[in-house]
Amino acid sequence: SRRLVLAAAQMGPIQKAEGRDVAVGRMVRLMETAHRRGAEVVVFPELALTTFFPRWYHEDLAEADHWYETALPSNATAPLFEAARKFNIGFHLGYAERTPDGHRFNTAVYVHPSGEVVLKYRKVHLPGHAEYEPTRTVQHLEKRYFEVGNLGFPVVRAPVGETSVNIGMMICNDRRWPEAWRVLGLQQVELVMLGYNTPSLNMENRGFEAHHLRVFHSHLSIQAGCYQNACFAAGVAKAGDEDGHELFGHSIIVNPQGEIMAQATSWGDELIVADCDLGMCALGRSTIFNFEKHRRTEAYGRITAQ
Ligand code: CDT
Repeated sequence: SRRLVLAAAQMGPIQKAEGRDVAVGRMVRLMETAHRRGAEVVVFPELALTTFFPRWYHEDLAEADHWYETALPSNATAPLFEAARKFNIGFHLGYAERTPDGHRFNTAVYVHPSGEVVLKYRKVHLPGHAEYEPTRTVQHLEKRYFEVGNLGFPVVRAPVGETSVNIGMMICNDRRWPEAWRVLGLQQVELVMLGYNTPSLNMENRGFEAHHLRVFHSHLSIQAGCYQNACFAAGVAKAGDEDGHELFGHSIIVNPQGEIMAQATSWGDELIVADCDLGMCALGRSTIFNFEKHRRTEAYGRITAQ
């Protein structure tokens, strides 16, 4: 059978004043732990190299340039690539990307142990707002700092560990959209790598989203996505208190039955590992979610209508 030892590397908070070197040092230690625990791939969170900077307003976008990567690897990120080679472990990294022609994206890549970038994804569902909102106690400026991703939801069959796996990606808010899961599912995705930074406090809850439902909604979305598309997912958080703003953690690894195989229990750097039998993806795919047999696309027109 095709098996994969999958690690999700939750990261504790990164403060605004902390440099890339602090985060990268912690990530290398997590990769070493992953290696010791037999993992073949390690998944890091969204925007893993810095604090969740979209909470900080810069009037002039150029003032925000220091939050972005312009090359991968760079001097700052080279230790991740070295660790991948040394420990023979692939890794998924979320980071802010600024392209040579000045476009800004919330991006994730999967890097093979050799250092080759095998898959790149740019976040499609950008939550929040583009302008400073004085009534908010904390800003969520993803629509200011990023353009909508222009790569779609690609899936590639890539060497991961001892086997080849159909891998796809989502970033944070994407996980709440069944359309995103289905587009990956239609490409026979077997493993979804998904990083997130989710505040414990929903500024817009209007009294209806009780505090304890925040994690529930995150898990509900990932578990349903895996079940309905017969795939595994690593949902990996940044957690804890970043400059007084709490991110809720609760990273999970989920199987195609929608079950949580492993869950982080701290709000710090924490590695969770699961031994995934990729053969499990075949059940849903060949029975209840055999898309070719049972989907009724003639009834779904509204999904893609503008
Ligand atoms: N990073 C990210 O996408 N976070 C969102 C919170 C949005 S609140 C404006 C999420 O869906 O988890």
